[in-house]
Amino acid sequence: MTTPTLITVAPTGAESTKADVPALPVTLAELTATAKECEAVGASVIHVHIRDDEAKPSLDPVRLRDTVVALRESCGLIVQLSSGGSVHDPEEARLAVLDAQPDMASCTMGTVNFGEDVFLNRWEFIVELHTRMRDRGIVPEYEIFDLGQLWSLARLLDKHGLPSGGHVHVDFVMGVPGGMPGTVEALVACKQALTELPAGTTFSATGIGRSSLPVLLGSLAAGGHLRVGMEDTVTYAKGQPVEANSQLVARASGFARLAQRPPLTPGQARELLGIGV
Ligand code: KMH
Ligand code: ZN
Repeated sequence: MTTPTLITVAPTGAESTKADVPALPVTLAELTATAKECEAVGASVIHVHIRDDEAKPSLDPVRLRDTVVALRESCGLIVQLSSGGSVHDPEEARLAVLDAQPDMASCTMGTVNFGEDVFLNRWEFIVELHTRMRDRGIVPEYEIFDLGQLWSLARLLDKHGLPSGGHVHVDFVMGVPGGMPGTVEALVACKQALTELPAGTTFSATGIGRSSLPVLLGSLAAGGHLRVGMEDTVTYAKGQPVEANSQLVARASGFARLAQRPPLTPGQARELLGIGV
């Protein structure tokens, strides 16, 4: 049986800059236009980081609310807000992201070195995020930067229960300097560790930078789902900046179709992820 492919677009992130990739969407108008274009070529989820007027990463609560509303008005994508923010964001601001009432939010399963920085995710913070999401009917995407974080997730679910909707979905974020590498071997190790998690757990994978394509192809072959976007990849090919997020989504959709695993619609993705149940 072939499983259709959930394609998440992560169009902006907190680390990429206009200098790296001039087409980075940083305003609300750019973000909503990007969302529509990506939905048209096969995305079903949008993982959102927002920027301020100077294009710096922001967790401003009013902007976050406005962003959720504007995305809902302009496209059918599932709106997933990042609770990871940037490595400089305090825990309270990251928890307050949930006040914008997105469909989904990310929940990173542990602390990881992040280039020269540290992406801090204390256990108590993770528990609070998971619990608040369940209380508010927000479906988590558990972000996995290293293999052991899957055992942390197993412990979280064992001690604190299943998320809203009852379905568990994880995203392997591979190739961050300080986390697991963006290799097929690491992907297979992560997939094998899913036996520790509830039956039916689904996964997507994204490779940072040059690991983007190997991780994409590996995930498709392994029955996983895909995440692409300028948050993770600023070049389409060597020396060629990404021109639009939809270019990356279109390429992912093309590979998914070739693999006989066509993209899921947002409605089908909602069913898969247990959103609105
Ligand atoms: N910007 C990274 C520090 C997430 O969105 O939840 C964290 C990140 C993960 O991007
Ligand atoms: Zn993110």
